[in-house]
Amino acid sequence: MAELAELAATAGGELIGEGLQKTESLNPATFIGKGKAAEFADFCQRQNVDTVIFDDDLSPAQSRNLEKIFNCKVLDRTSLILDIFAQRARTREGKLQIELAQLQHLLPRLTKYWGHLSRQTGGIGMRGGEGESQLESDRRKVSERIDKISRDLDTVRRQRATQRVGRQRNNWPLASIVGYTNSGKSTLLNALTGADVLVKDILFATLDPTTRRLKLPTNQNVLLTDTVGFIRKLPHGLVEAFKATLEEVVQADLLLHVVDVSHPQAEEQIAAVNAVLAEIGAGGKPTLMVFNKMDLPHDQGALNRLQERHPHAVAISAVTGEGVASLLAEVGTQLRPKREFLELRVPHEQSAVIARLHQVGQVISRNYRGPTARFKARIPPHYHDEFAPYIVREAQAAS
Ligand SMILES: Nc1nc2c(ncn2[C@@H]2O[C@H](COP(=O)(O)OP(=O)(O)OP(=O)(O)O)[C@@H](O)[C@H]2O)c(=O)[nH]1
Ligand SMILES: [Mg+2]
Repeated sequence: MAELAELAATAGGELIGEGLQKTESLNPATFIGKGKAAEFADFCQRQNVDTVIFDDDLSPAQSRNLEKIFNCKVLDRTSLILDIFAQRARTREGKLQIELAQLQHLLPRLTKYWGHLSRQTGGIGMRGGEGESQLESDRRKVSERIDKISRDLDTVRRQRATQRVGRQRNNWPLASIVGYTNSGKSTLLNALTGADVLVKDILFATLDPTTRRLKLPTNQNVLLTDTVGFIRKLPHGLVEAFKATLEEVVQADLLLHVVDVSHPQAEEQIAAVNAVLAEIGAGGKPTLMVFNKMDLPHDQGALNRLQERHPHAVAISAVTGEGVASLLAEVGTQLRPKREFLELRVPHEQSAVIARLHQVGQVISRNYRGPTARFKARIPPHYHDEFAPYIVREAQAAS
């Protein structure tokens, strides 16, 4: 509930009150029980509340029914997070991704309260993009808008893929900073590379990925990417929408998983991050745990437990610089097994294998003529087994 309050404040809301219900079974029509709903409705009436936010996701019917009972706008966790993302998006791709996710999530939930409130007060849940006016018009227009966004996104993503190929010509290994929102990922990128990414004590300060070159003390070059933070119950639609942005994470040779050890729920946050990583297909990647904010007061017992569970973790403070030298040394060690340079032949009908190769590897050349498709690609060694049946030649490791 504390996190939900923080999310609401980040979205510009003011917390008036909160309530809980313990229940054996959810009410399919109203999510919470009828009696509890009436009790909350009474509170809302007296306190002049204009928005009620649930920490769980509501079905479209549930939010409509609850709006009738409360006589005000009802949001669920997903709509709230989408709203924050809509405020934060800076790049064209980020904005389009959010608008698409919002249209898809909010469309079946729209009621008079939304239209009314968003026009009058620009309330939470309906900001950003042309979606706001479009959403109020008919469904046909909305689905046209969805089509258009999807096409625009395609174009933007093709451009980004081209930029990525340009970067990869260097053949530098890729490391990606991941972690719960507000754990200090951007602070770490700035500290390591002199980048100038916005750092703020709010949730989801960063949405769009930033990549910088990191030169290790061994002179080895690494491309380091900072990207959007994760959160528990990250809306599935949002994960879908951000898959392209998160390709940097999927392609990385190494993940730096940043944990805020001063947070009382650090362990749960690690689990939430791992769940999202699995969802985007980056589970099981070589991962270096980075215990951050060591300069802040923390529960020593909890930290000991974390260290037992993650014995190779590096403890640092991205702000004071404590532990950063050990972190760089560890990154160097972990990236030593470099990408293998392989020649592969894949039957044309194995399109999933071909797609996967482009996803996890750096494809240097491709030739689709002839009985099998042929590729030269650099692949992180941990994918070797997956592509073993198609490898025709192993060249020496790239540097
Ligand atoms: N005391 C202390 N504060 C830190 C440390 N690292 C980050 N912070 C603070 O934590 C807050 C969040 O830092 P960010 O770098 O923006 O965190 P992030 O993980 O990029 O967050 P999002 O982009 O919102 O997901 C800021 O107020 C930072 O100054 C640290 O090692 N020690
Ligand atoms: Mg950030």
